[in-house]
Amino acid sequence: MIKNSAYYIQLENKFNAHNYHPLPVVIERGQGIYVWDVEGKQYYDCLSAYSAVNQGHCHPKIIEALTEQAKKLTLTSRAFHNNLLGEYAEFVCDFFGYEKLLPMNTGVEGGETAIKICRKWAYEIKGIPANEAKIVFAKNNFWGRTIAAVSSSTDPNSYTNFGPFTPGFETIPYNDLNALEEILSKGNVAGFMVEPIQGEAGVVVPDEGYLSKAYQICKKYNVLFIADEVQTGIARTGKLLASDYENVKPDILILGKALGGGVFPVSAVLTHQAIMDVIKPGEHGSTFGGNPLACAVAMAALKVVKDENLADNAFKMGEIFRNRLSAIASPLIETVRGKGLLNAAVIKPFGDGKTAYHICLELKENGLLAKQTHDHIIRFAPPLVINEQEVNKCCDIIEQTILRNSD
Ligand code: IF1
Repeated sequence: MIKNSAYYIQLENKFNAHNYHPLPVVIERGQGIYVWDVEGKQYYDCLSAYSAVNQGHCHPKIIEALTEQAKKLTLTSRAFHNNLLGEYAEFVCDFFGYEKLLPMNTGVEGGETAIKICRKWAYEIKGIPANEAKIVFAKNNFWGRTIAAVSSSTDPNSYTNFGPFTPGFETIPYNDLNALEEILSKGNVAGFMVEPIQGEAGVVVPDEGYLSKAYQICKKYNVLFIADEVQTGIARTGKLLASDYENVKPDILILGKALGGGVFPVSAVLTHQAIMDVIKPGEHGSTFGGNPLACAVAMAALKVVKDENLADNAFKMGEIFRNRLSAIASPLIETVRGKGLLNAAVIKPFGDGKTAYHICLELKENGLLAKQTHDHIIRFAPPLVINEQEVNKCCDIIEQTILRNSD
């Protein structure tokens, strides 16, 4: 039996749920911005596991933290204290400027936790009548796959046949301050949960000032501003948080993905003491939330972000990237948008039924891995450790591939 890519793909198809349609590539090894398939072919990783591998694949300092802690203690549950959770919570609170942290694992658990804290705050502090609290989301949001997450979704692919849905969720157009003002003025709103840049929607960047004005409108109606920075956080957009571009300090901040350095699921909800204290012992938690292994990995992951100035690098490399892509002389590219190293190219519909997926297939053949979101948008999000020479190499591949498909 030759264990080549075809072998692994058929095995996966045979025993694994078909809940994804991956590119036909089987990755075996990763280091920095590169991954290698089972045939030994090298690729530039321009997805970073949807921004979970910001520090680069298998960063030595993160792997060292993982392996050293794994030899000592991996999990205690919160039934007992462990010697890392306190230091971790202090470290992360200082890193982002908050008073309190609630540790979870996946990004969607972070979202669920933020909503539970927000609702409880609404009943016990704001005084909204029991079970009347509303949470407002932006249309085309994406914050995960749980029933609550898909209950706020406006994408039929996310919610169809998963009902009945969580009540109390409202959606308004993204980047629309009048819609926000209107719905908050109706009352009984506990929180507004929003991505500073909508990732899955196709790297949709709102107008300058949207976040800060949205925050002000929330303050006017005593509504909590909840920033979902699971994908935009941890230096991805060229600032530590995308909220930093407008000096917005979210009432509740949700982090995930690269908080775990791409090696371990780590998420966190950060907020002010007065808000976090609505959660009393036994009212929320998780088996792995705050485990010592996650704490060790996440502290190493954040130290890498700081020590290697990943936000500044993402800012500079992102400018080169967008300038190069915008300069590609092809009618195929409708627009290039993004911030830092969270970028996307909107591809004009082809004549012959081809979609952005076909471009991604050719990019793969040319040694670069990227994935389309929806049929016509290709997201490019390499690890933030990428250097200028490597960015230009990636752009060379993208340019050649686009031009080869431009009649
Ligand atoms: C999939 C998308 C990206 C997220 C934001 C919370 C979460 C995500 C802004 C939940 C997760 C992942 C999930 C993964 C693919 C990927 C994705 F295409 F689905 F939408 F990145 F854009 N908030 N996004 O982007 O975090 O629970 O997954 O740890 O489900 O297909 P999670």
